[in-house]
Amino acid sequence: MLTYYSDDHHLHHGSCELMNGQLVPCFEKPQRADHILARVKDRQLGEVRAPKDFGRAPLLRIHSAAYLEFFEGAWARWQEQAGQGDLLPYTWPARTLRQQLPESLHGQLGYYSFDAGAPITAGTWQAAYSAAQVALSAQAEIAAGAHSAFALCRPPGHHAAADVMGGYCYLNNAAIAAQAFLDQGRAKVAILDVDYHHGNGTQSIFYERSDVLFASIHGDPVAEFPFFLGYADETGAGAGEGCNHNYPLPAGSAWQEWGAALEQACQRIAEYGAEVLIVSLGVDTFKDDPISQFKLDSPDYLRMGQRIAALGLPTLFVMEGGYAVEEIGINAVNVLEGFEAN
Ligand code: Q9C
Ligand code: ZN
Repeated sequence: MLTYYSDDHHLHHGSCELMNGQLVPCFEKPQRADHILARVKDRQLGEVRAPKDFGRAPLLRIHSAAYLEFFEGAWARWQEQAGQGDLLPYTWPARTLRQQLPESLHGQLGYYSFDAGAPITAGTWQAAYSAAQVALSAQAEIAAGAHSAFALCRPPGHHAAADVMGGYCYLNNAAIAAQAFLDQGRAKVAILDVDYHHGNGTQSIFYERSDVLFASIHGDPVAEFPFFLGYADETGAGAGEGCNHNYPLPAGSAWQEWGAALEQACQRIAEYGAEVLIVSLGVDTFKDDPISQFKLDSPDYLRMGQRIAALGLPTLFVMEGGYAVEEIGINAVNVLEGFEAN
């Protein structure tokens, strides 16, 4: 399996995030992608290639022009104010407040985000832009006939919506790739999100559409980030009714429960008649993940890959979360090796 990867991810390195009332070092750090790349090479998964540049047009199919302009220009505006440290939002247009774009940098930052988990550093735009190009390059490989490809994206993307960043995500790499398939003539794309957290951004982007089926297995939002989306009764709306499937699971879930949910999600994908599959590949379901509550073990990721392969679909793997840095490479590449072994 070919891997696409860009060193530009090193340009993004947030300092701190809020956890339980404390500022702690960001869990989403450059070593994550470095470890995955090292494992891809160790296991000789296949060639590793740098992405091509497909420009801004495919990003604009998912994200608003105003959002992209804000994101690209935010760091320069912060520097003009002689800002110190990362750019982090602290006020959001929640209930009781007006949903309107203010003029100031921090007002706009709150408008275009849903949490304080997506710090903007000097190179964040470039890293996120290159991650989207990594996803598009791997997508092009499958469009050209490959049965599978791995987009080693960092930063991740599945929490990012059309004009909202958050949860370590800025540009929705999987959604951008899905739209590229559709724009190139495919009629039905399925996205299977196996990250520990609900892919709220991806769900919201495609919620009223029937050309993308979204299925997500994740920590129950009654108790887990992102809290405000990801419930089982969210089944799609309008033309998209029936094209959204959430499988929230309780803390402590291990392969027995998780694998049963995967079975259901795979059956939905098969019934839908998807021509191509995109896997939002988070491995924060691992038992030792520092911010998550599932109990998958490393061999379970081989099983995951095998079951996904049994769908028989051309499959694009797009890297999302996973914060147990020492094991992240083993777990992510196990999914890919399980897929290839099937
Ligand atoms: N500060 C992804 O896995 N914060 N995002 C958790 C700890 C948000 C996870 C609380 C977690 C976001 C791509
Ligand atoms: Zn996650």
